[in-house]
Amino acid sequence: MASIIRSTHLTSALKRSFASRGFASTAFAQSKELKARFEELLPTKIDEIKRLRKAHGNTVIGELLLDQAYGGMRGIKGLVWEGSVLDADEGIRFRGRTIPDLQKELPTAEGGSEPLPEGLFWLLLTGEVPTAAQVKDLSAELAARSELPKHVTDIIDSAPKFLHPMAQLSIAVTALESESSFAKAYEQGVNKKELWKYSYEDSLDLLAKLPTIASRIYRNVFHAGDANNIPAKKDLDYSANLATQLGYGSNQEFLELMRLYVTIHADHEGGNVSAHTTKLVGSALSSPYLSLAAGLNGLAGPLHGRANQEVLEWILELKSKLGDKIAPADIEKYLWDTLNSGRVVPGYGHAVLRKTDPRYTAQREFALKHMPDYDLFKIVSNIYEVAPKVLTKHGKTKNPWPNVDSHSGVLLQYYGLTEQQFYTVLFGVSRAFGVLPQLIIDRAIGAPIERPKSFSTEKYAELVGFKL
Ligand code: CMX
Repeated sequence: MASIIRSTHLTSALKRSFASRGFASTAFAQSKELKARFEELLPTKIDEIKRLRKAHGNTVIGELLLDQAYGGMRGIKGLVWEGSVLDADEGIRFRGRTIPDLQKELPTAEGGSEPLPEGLFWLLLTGEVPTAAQVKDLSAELAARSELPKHVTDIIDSAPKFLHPMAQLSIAVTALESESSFAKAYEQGVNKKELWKYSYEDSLDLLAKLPTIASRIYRNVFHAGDANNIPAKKDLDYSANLATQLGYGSNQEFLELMRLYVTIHADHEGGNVSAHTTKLVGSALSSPYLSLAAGLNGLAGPLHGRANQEVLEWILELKSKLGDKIAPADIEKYLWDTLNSGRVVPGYGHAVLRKTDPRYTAQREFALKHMPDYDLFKIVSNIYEVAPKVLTKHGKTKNPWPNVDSHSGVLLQYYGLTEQQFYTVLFGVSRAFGVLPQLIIDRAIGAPIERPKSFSTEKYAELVGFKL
């Protein structure tokens, strides 16, 4: 009882603290339908986990090979991630739903046919498909929270243009830590059972502010800071606001692309670098801002999210070398040149998938519908014909098929967003939709600080009875 009274009191204190700074004061007053639904479902979830652990806490769920310890922990079961599960052959399912299922089931914008990522966020957090009205409320709530505090705009504006946009994104998200209701609640001693509510508030604020941050970075770095201050509008959905703030709001097809893009890039199970890093850092009770910033730093790596930039650069280099007429034999040679120079073919291969990534297929279908004759799309399609054979012959990669990053860049190029150094930022905005629900869930179920075991090579040798 004492702690409930204490946390109610502190909630009011936090509200006042936000109100005094003016911009986030609406956060606690906005529609809480999603939060309320999550809270309703929570006792069942906690009970399920409790019963499962009580009955099977000591049941063996997998064996571990020495190679897995040295091989990037591939396939080791050891993470809990509620939103999505990745099957090597089928690809990703979000709460049991494939990408085509999402395209059928999630609410769309009026006149549009692509799913709204706000709906995916709802689905990932609750396991339930929201109504169109619930998503509309959520879109409006996010728009209402989109403004940035001055110190963050100052930090973004003072970043040198040569600093990679992903580094700028990470810095800006880190600087938003000043706004963290989670950090303040923790500091003021809120009961840990209540912390998920602050994680939720931070997550919504964070999602809301990401388009404002991303567009400010984009306009600063690539467009000399023009149109920096387009505020998000409550009557627009998230992706429409993102597109508008970037400066591409008048093209309805681009809005549809953003809806698809943000949805399919959001979540890909818990073990990928950006998702796992966010979860890991959050497990230390770092705020959602610091946790996501850490995940974004991982996404910025070329083997992960930055591959979307690398793919475009690689394709443009191919085009600049060979011009408009590129025969399959030219592509084959280009692939071998890349491989023989000791580099990876960007956009191909995957740590888990063993077939064409359904996120690639969804983008290919978008291209077939909207830009079938676009020359860069044709190049991507031609590479798809040749690369799997070459990679199979090369014999190293376990998966010669294309991943999500193989396709996304050319779609953006088609609509005029040609600055490929920015592409991973869009991936980062999207990834927040997937990782933040799990951060909220982790706090709600009281997930412990992560601490897997490590050994030295000497110790591993001893463990398997091998003399070094
Ligand atoms: N081109 C050339 N070689 C490749 C390759 C590719 N596309 N994909 C894998 N290989 C190589 C690996 O580098 C590895 O070589 P070594 O034995 O010399 O280390 C070997 O094949 C085995 O790798 P693997 O088990 O098939 O793949 P990993 O799980 O180790 O790595 C990934 C997965 C994605 C990093 C890798 O396929 C890759 O580097 N692809 C290109 C970069 C890329 O597209 N990344 C984006 C992935 C999606 C995302 O996270 O956004």
